[in-house]
Amino acid sequence: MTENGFKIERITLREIRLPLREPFRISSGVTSERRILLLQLRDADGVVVWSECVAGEHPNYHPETIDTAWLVIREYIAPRLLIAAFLGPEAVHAELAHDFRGHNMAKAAVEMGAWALVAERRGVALARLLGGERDCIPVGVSLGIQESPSALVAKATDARGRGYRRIKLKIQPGADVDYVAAVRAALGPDAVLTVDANSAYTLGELEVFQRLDGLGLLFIEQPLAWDDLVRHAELQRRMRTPLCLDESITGPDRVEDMITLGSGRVVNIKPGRVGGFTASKAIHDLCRARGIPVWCGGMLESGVGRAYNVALASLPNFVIPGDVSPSARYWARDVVLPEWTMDEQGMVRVPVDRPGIGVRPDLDFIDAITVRAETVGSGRAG
Ligand code: OSB
Ligand code: MG
Repeated sequence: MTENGFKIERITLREIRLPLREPFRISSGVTSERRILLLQLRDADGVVVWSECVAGEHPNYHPETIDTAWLVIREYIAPRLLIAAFLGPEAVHAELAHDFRGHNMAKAAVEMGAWALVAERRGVALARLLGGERDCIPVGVSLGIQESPSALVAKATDARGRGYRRIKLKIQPGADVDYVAAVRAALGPDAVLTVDANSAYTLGELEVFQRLDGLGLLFIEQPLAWDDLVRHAELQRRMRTPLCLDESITGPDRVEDMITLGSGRVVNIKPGRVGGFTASKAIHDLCRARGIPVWCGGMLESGVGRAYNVALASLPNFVIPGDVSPSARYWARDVVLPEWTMDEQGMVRVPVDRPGIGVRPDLDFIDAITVRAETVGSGRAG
């Protein structure tokens, strides 16, 4: 292959099962065990990289699921990529953008893998290839909905003790103001707190938001419908606390809409949700130019997906701590070596001194928890 170009020769899809240490409840559902789609991309020179598709088991957060992503990668993405050589990962993004709507999480898994492939080929850290400048990134934790305010206070107190720099509380109708007020009272006025409703409310519940508005939150994440911008603008006009959009931001155009309409003042970037790193960088740059802070969201990724989030969060406008908790928060054993760790100051180190994603997949463990695998393109599986 040429110095700069690359050709993806085969894509291997694998489903692994990874039980969470404890169930994670959001307003639209609970996850106890993750079904995770891992990809291996192999180029014509034999370079292999791993990536992760963040689609969940059910379409309760986003329309895609692990099963739709598997189908879409095999039937629509692989055939476009396996026949062509690409000059860079942006060209992969362009190839997956034209005449091919939606399926951002399926596209992102492959496009982000292409970024790692180029980083690996050049012998540079993925974070540096992306333009990341930081060597460590601040970490926040996302706490699932608990049985009672006191159970949530216990979790939040533990999280603060571990050094997390921002604590996000999942909320839903019936588990909102009292829960958040209890945590605020226990942790004091200086604790950096946010809430995330995952679209559980409507404008008819304005009173809840008026009460949350007095609790000193850094922002309120995605209170209204997953595809809404207009009603979020109406709600933002009635509140002092900034709104942060997650589900509603599916690409750079939606950020422009958000700014134009006034639907929010903070953006959660999950590279899977926006179709990969090319789009994530575009959103990052647009927000930076417009004075909008961004932060990196999480999707309960394994250590493979986490590597990509850590690399992305090293870009300069990721000024709010990201949902990039260490491996041990999620898993008894992660699928990468070394596992991701966080120091007492709530920082995760970006592996800038290692090429590519900076962690090694634990092949024996991954094999042991693989429930299905399929290879598209030339060569054998694996
Ligand atoms: O809204 O950020 C969300 C997990 C699944 C679906 C949606 C969300 C989340 C999280 C997880 O908050 C955060 C993490 O990975 O630590
Ligand atoms: Mg969210």
